[in-house]
Amino acid sequence: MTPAQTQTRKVMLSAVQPSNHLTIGNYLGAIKNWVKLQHDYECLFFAVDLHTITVRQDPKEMRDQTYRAIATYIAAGLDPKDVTLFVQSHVPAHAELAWVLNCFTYIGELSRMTQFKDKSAAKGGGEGQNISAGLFTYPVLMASDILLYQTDLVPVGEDQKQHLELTRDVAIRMNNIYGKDTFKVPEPYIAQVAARIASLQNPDQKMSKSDPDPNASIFLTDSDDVIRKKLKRAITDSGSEITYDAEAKPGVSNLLTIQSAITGKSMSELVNSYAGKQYGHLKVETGEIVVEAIAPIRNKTELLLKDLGYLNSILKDGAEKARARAHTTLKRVYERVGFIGLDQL
Ligand code: ATP
Ligand code: LTN
Repeated sequence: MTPAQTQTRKVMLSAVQPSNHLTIGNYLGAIKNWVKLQHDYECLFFAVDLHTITVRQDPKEMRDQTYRAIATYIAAGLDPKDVTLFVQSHVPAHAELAWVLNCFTYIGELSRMTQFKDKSAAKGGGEGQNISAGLFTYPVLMASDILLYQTDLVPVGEDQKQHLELTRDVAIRMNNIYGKDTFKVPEPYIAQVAARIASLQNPDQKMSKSDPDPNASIFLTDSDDVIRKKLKRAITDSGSEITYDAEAKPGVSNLLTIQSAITGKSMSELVNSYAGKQYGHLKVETGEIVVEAIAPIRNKTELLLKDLGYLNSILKDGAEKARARAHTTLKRVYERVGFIGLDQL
């Protein structure tokens, strides 16, 4: 890539929380698209450790998961020579811009966020349940992550669409006050097939890496046998016919979705290939397809994690590049809202 080409590329950015081992939901819904599109964009991918502490974390675990997330990005196929990989807390501008955006985001907007409603309900909901203010303002920090880099495209799963809409609303609001070139208004990129991989134990819910039931998710760290076992135990639906119907047959449809997302086969092709077969066949074959997709990523991640020196050098380099870019936007915003620049004194 020549410098001229680099300059003309649009910006793509996305992130995952290092809250636990990543799942095939994270991989198929998000990371696989990052890999597919990486060379068409100027890319920034990171681990959002600041977001992760909105729910209590074990510090050592979180440090390990942060390294693991970055190693997984590379193992899944991101090219660290071309894309910028970093850790959110290494770029202080994320938290700094988030404060400014907090002052332009309304409590009413944040109260409508379904992720906040779901996560606070999971903690018991209501006042007095020790739900942090950070969990409430989480989408503002996400808007900061995105707007700092004048991002064009944000590839995420379906569950993040609402946060992207809020990001756009806040960007437009501030652009109307401070000038259209304050922020680029970003577009979401939602996976066509794997926008929402469901929990294996409760297919009406999305698969989530912090689900307390380990059988509900396939982690990218799971061994081949564990993957096979979890898929054999996956909840399927009443009846016996293998058809795609997300409403009536969410369990079976989820397994078909996983297969389609991995193999690229269309849903009708898959459904036809299962004519006259039993749910058991679908589970066993899905197990094999997932093992084949995940095992190389898992093995490469483990190898990368043995070389912390290499990962550290990528993270240092990434933080430096990200800081320089983020500084330009933060400085512009500070000037426009009326802060006195230290460099002007
Ligand atoms: P947590 O349980 O800690 O909230 P999570 O598994 O929901 O974590 P995130 O870190 O919130 O994962 O999400 C990272 C990326 O993965 C986002 O782009 C999100 O939309 C996507 N993603 C998460 N779960 C799924 C899923 N079940 N299906 C498709 N995409 C998903
Ligand atoms: N909220 C996202 C993670 C996230 C993100 C971002 C995704 C934080 N900042 C910026 C895309 C762009 C989630 O998946 N829970």
